[in-house]
Amino acid sequence: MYATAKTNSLSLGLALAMALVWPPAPVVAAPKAAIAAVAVDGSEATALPPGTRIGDYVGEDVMIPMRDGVRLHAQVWRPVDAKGVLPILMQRSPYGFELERLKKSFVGEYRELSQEGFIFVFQDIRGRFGSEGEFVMLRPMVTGAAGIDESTDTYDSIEWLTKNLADNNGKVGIFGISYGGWTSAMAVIKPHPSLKAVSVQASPESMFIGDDFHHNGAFRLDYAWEYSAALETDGRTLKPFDFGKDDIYGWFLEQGELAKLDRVHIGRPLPTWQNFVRHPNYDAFWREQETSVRMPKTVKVPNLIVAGWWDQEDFYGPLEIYRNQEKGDRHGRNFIVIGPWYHGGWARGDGSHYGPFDLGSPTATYFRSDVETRWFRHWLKGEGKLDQPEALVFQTGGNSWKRYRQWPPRDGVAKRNLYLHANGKLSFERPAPTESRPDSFLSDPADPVPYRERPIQPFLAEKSTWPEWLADDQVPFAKRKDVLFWQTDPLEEDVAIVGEIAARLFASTTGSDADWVVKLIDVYPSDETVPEALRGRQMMIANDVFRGRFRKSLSQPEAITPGAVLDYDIDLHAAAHLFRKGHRIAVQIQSSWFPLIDRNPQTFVPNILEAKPGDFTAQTHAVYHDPDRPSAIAVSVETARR
Ligand code: PG9
Repeated sequence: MYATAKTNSLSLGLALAMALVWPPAPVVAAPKAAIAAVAVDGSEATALPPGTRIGDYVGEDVMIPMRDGVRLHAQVWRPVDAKGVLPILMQRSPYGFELERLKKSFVGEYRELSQEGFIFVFQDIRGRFGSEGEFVMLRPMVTGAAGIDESTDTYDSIEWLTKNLADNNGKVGIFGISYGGWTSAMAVIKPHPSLKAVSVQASPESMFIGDDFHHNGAFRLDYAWEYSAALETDGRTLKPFDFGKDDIYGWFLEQGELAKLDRVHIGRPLPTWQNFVRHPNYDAFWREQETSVRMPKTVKVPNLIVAGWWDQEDFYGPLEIYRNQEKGDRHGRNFIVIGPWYHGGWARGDGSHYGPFDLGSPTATYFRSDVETRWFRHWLKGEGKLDQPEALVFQTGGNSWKRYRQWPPRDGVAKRNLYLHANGKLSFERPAPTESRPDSFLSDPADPVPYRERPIQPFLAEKSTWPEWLADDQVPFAKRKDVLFWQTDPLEEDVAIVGEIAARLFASTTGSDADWVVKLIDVYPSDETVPEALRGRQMMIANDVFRGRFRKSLSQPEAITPGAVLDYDIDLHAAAHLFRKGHRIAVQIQSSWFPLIDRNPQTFVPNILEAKPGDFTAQTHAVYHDPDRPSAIAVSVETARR
């Protein structure tokens, strides 16, 4: 029933690859020649020795020429006993495809696909590991004289692969998670005619609005720092930053002006970090980077978009990419799967648990065998009926897969508000006039609310539990004075919500800027109706942060008038969750989440990354819940049991 915390770290690609440290790869002479040796930590490594095998697959290195003369390294793995021609299944990543890691992937992430029989191609993107050229984070669309981007690199690679790989059937599929999901999305921009299907999995959409680096303009401090440092400190490496401390909460709290963090600790500016400093608001830099802004308006290449309900990195991305692509899906080629997973969790293990929560079935194995493998078998081999609903969605709490004709579903649901009340009550009834006193708390930047219980490990720590932090029990936070808490009475019957969730807050601050963090929670009963480990537990179902200065515009922040009661609309994204009879629904509101999110100085400064220690001031924040200012969480409740 109760699963122990996983010891995996970070997202799939990056986590597994981060142990490697690769200096720039020497240039290799000819296409199709094996890649020259590259060194790991100064030691001799590692083009694949001829005939290298993983199970029934044999691998070789190739160097593929791009239109500007730069060559990209890839590994080609084909089944030893393949008869006839096979399709090519490709991944493009900045994290490297190291052999020991691939061996694990062939019995994990690629097990079901490899049993089906594809030619796998694993490619290092420009400037990473064995590939020539320069790495640029989320490379902009065709720029510079060379006229290249990730889309043209994919096109050129497919052109070369279909012409040069023996016994390929001329059909190519691309899939990948996170950065690899993003490169899969880039593949459809000007798709090569041989590209027949993609699966864009956990791709970021907007690094300012909802994915890895910011949420609603609030800066994802620890992730942004560790990620930039890992990718940009030593050229082509993935070396975790050494905090020299077990508790990064304390480390970040001691830092001065964040803008200078790279110079102070790494000795030089990091390109990505300096972009954060230069672009504190939602400007053209962020807008032009957005994934679905780049993707074609009409969906041509069938796309199986995959998201995890508890994706700690890119949850906004896949939902938003699906929503945007759906507008131009005239031929029914845009699909979504949302499962009970952390970032990339569908590619790890059997997916029968998330943190301590038993999911009732092996959800990841099911996805890989019955969804993903069927998808590529259908499009690349022309075999098997595609029995793919528009939206395949796992209902958490109820532990079952649901098939919807549209996402979010509009049939069989009713929009309802969960209102905040006096005395910590939460209910579907509007507040009464007697409830006019707001709830308030002192928000002190010297003592921000930790996002998980301390000590907080680096997310790239060797045994990091970061992938499952959203499963953390929220009880300890509800006990803090600077976290407001409301809950319903125990539910008299099951309440199933499905689709979008949004908070409408009426709130004030004595300062001139403030963050608002809202969490929607399932509170387990404290009795023997639930397993001991879950008794009284508070499980987060939806959450997000909103930076007050962006209330009117993400592009033009404004100071908040001290004392003014203002309304805030906060997107809490979506859920498909069954709150069971006897459980309670709860809401927590706080104004810091450290160091997941950087601290708001609470006095308006033009650029928070340049705020000086003296700019940070303690302020009193208040949340209102009276008939004129009814703060609430809007959910869609299922009216008919499916
Ligand atoms: N979430 C990671 C990422 C994707 C794209 C850009 C930056 C970070 C990842 O897991 O790859």
